[in-house]
Amino acid sequence: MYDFTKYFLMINESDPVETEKVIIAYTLEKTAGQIDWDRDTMRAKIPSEHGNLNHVCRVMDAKNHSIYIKQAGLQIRISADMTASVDRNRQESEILQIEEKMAPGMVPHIYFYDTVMHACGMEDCSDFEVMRDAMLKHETFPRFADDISTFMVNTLLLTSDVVMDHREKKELTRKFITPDLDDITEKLVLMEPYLGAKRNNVYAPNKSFVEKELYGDQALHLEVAKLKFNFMTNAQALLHGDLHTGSIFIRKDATKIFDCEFGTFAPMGYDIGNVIANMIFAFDNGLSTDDTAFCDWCLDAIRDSVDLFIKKFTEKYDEVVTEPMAKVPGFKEYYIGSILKDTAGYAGTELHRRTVGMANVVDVTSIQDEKKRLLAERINIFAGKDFIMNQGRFCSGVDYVQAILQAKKRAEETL
Ligand code: SR1
Ligand code: MG
Repeated sequence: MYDFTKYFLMINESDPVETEKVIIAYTLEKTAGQIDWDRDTMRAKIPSEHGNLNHVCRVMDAKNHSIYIKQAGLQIRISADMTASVDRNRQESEILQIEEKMAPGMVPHIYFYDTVMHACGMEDCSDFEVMRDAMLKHETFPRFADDISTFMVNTLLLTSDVVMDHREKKELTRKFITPDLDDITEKLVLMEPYLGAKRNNVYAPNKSFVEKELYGDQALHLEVAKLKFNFMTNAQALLHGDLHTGSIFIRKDATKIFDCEFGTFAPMGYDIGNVIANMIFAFDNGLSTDDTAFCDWCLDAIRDSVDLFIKKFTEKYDEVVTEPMAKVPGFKEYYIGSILKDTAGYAGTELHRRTVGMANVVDVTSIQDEKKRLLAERINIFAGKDFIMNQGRFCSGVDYVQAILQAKKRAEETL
C-alpha cells in the first residue's frame, strides 16, 4: 500500500490519522524478524514533545512491544529557513551504535536505520523522563553525576587519538563530517550570541545588559573566537555534540543519552561544558521558586560530574592508552588540563547562547516574574564570562560552584 523505496515525510503532525497508518506499515516492514508485533492492537502516536530538528512517532501494541520511529525532514522543525542534510539520521544511528559498544546500556538501542526514508527505529525509552522536564519539576537524581561522567569518559576517551588506532580514527572522522550540523553550532553557539544576530532571542528587559556584556565586550569576543576555531579544527574525539538535559532520558536508577545528531569530532570539553551549563539552567529555575534543596542538588551534581569525570578519566587513561607518545610522563596531565580549559570555555558559550541566542531553554524562559528571569539570565551571562575569560582556573568541581555563587551575587547587585 505504501512505497518506502522513495523518500517522503511519514510523520505529519497535522495528520495523525494518516501518520498512524503509514508508520504502522513502515514499522512492520522494517522490524520484520526482530519484533513479533501483535498487528491487531498496534498503535502509532506522535508525542507532544519534540526536539528542534526531527519528527518522531511512538509505536506500541498490547503485548508490550514498542519502538520509536525518528525521521529527518527536509526542513528542520525549529525553522523553515534552515536545512540540515537528511543524512543526519544515518550519522546519529551509527554514532548511537558506537556509543552502545563503549557505554553499554547508556544509549537507546537502534533496531534499524534506513537511508531511503532517513529514519531509524529506536528503543522506546518512555519509562524514562526527559531530564529537562524532570528538572522543571525540580526532581533530583542521585545517580546522575556518576552516570553522565561514565558516559563522557567512555565515549570521549575511547574515540580519541590516545586510545583509538590513528587510521581507524581518521576513517571515523571522515565518516562523521557533518558540515550542516557543525555550521549550526559554529553560528548559533560560537558567533551569534556575541555579534548580536537578528535571529537572537533576547528578553526585552535584558536588552541593554546583553548589549553591554556580550555584544560590546571585545576581550570576550577574542576568547570566543579562539573557542570557535578550536571547535572547528580540533578533532579530538567523537562528541555527542548537543549534550543538554533535553538529550538525556533519566530515572532514579538509570540514565540514557540520546539525540546525538550533532555528533562530530571536536574538543571533548564541548560535551562536558554543555552538561555543566544545562545544570546551571536547572539551578536558575530552582532559584526562581526559592527551592534551595533543588538548587543545592544542582550545584552538587555539577561539582560531582566534573570531579568524577576527572577521576575516571585519569584512571581509565592508564588502562586504555595505546599511543606510545601519550604515555610520556606529564602528557596525561597536560592533556586533561587542556580538556578542562575547553570545558570551562564551552560551558560559557552554552550559557550565553541559550540565554540570548536563537534556541533558548524553557528552564529560563518559563520564569514569569521579570526580576527573577533577569536574575537567571544575568547569572548565566556573568558565570559564562567568568568561565570563558578564566578558563585555566576551572580545575575541579568546586571551582564551578564558587563561580556560580559569585555570579549570583553579582547578578543580584545589578537588580
Ligand atoms: C537550529 S537547531 C537549534 C538547536 O537545537 C539543537 O538541540 C541544538 O542545540 C541546536 O543548536
Ligand atoms: Mg536535539
